[in-house]
Amino acid sequence: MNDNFYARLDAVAATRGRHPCWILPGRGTWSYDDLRSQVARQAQALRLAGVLPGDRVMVQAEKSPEFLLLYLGCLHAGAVFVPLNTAYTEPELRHFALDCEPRLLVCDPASAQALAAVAQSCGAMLRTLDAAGGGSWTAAVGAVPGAGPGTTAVPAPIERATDDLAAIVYTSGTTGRSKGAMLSHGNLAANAATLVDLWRFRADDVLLHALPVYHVHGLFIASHCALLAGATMHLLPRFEAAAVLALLPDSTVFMGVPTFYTRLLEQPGFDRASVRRMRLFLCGSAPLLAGTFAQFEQRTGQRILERYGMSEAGMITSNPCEGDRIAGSVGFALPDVQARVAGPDGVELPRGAVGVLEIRGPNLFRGYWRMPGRTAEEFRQDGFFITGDVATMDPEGRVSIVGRAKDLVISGGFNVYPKEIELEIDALPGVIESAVIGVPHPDLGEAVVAVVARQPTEALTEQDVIAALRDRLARFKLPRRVFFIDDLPRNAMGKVQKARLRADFAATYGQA
Ligand code: MLC
Ligand code: AMP
Repeated sequence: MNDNFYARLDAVAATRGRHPCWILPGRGTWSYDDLRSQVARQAQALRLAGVLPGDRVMVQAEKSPEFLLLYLGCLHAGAVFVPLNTAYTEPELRHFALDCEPRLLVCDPASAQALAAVAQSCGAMLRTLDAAGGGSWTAAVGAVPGAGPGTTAVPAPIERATDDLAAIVYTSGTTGRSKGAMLSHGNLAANAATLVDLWRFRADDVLLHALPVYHVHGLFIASHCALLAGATMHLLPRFEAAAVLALLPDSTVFMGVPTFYTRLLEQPGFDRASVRRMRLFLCGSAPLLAGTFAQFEQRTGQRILERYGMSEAGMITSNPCEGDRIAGSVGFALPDVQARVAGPDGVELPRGAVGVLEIRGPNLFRGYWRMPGRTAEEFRQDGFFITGDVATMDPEGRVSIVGRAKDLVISGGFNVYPKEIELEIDALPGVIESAVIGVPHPDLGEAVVAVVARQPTEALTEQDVIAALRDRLARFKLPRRVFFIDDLPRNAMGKVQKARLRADFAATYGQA
C-alpha cells in the first residue's frame, strides 16, 4: 500500500471532478480535475529537474495556487517540502539553506537576486514562481508534456512509507538556533484524517482560507482538511478583515489566529447576518482571550472553537464540535493523541495540577533535522514529547494552556524566540546585555520588547538598536520598543528575571 499522503488526497480529488477546489479573487476557479493534473505536472517537473525522492525543496514565496501546487507536487514526487516565512531576511535564509541543503530553492521573482548567493552557498538550483523567464519554475511546469486540464489519466504518486519525510518545518529554538521539525507522510495523514472527522468537514464545505501557507496552520491544517474532504477553498492572498467579511456569506468554515478575530470584531458589518452560512469558526496558534470569545459570541451568536497545536505535531487538542466550547480551554486531546500534564521528571500529575504538557501520537514528528541530541532532550523514554507549554487538565480531560516553560513570545500567531534576538542585540557595540520579552498588545496578543543594559558611556538609542536589526531579522521579530535600564534584574542563581521584566513593562501598550 502506498502511504504517500498525496495518494489519499488524490483519491478524494478523483471523485470530485469539476467540483471547485480553489476560488481565487480575480483568478477564477480551479476544479479538482485541474488540481490533479497540475500536481502531477509539478511532480514531473521536479523529476525532470533532477529532484529525487528525499531531496529537499525549499520555498520562500507569496501565497498562491502555484505555491500550494508545488507543495502537493513535492508530496507526489516524494521530495521534502521546506516552507519559509516570507518575512525572513537573507541571513536567516542562509542558515536554513545551509542546514537543510535543498536541491531546489524556489522564490518570488523580486527576491531572486538576493537569494542567488544563498542558493550558490548550498549548491541548490534557484527558480522563481512566475510565468516567464529562464529561471522560472512556473515555465518549467508549463513545459512538461502530457496531461492537460480536465483529464483523469494522471500518473500515480510515488510510493512512500508512513515514516518517509514529507516536510521540514523550521521552528526557532530556545538556544537561538532554528530547528527543523521533520514531519512524515504518516504524521500529516493521521492528523488530517482525525481533524476532518472531528471538525465534521464535508464535501459541501467552503473554507475561507486567509492564513499564510508557510506555517502548519495554513499549509497543513487548513488546506489538508479542505482537500481531504473534497471541499472548496476561498484562497485569499493574506488576512485582510474587509476581504474576509465580504466572503463570509459564501463560506461555511473559517480558521484564524486570535488577531484575525480581534480585527474582525473591529468591522462594523461583522454581525449575525454576515455569518449566517458559517458553521464553524476555528482559532489557535496563540491564546484566545476570554473577552474575545465572549464578544464574538455576543456579535455573531456563534462560539469560536479553540484548538491547540504546534509545528512538531500539527493539532494536539481541540474543543468539541458538538458539546461545550469553553473559553480559556483548548479542549480535549484528539482521539488518537495521548496527553498528560507532567512534573519535571515526566511523571503525570494529578488532574488540576499545573505542569508541562507532554504528548504522544501518530501526529508526532520524527525529530529535529540533523539534531539527534536536541531531539533526545525533548522526548521522554516512553516516547512522549515535552511540548514546553504549561497546562492543567480537568477531571474530564479538558486542557487549559496557562503559560510556557519555553522562553517564547507569540506575536500575531508568529513565534519569536527571545534568544535569537538577544544574541543580535548583544553583538551591537555598546551593549552589555539584553533581555527580550513579550508584553500584552491589543492587536497582536503579545508584542516583542527589548530591555537593554548599555555601557554608561554609550549614546545608543532605541532607533539605533531597531535599525541595526532590520536587515538581520524578519520584521515580525523586531522589537517594537527598546527600553534601557542600568542592570537586568537577576535571581539568586544569576538568571535574568524575565517574569519581573514582563511585569515592569506590562503596561507598554495600555492597561496591563
Ligand atoms: C506582521 N507584522 C508583525 C506581524 N505580522 N509584527 C509582529 N507580529 C506579527 N504577527 C509587521 C509587519 O511586518 C509590519 O511591519 C507591521 O507589523 C504591520 O503589519 P500589518 O499590516 O499590521 O500586519 P499584517 O500584514 O496585517 O499581518 C498581521 C497578521 C499576520 C496577524 C494578519 O501576522 C498573520 O497572518 N499571522 C498569522 C500567523 C500564523 O499563521 N501563525 C500560525 C503558526 S503555526 P513594518 O515594520 O513593515 O511596519 C502554529 C501552530 C498552531 O502556531 O497551533 O497553529
Ligand atoms: P509553532 O511552533 O509556531 O507551531 O507554535 C506552537 C506554539 O503555539 C505552542 O507550543 C503553543 O505555545 C502555542 N499555541 C498554539 N495554539 C495555542 C492555543 N490555542 N493557546 C495557547 N497557545 C497556543
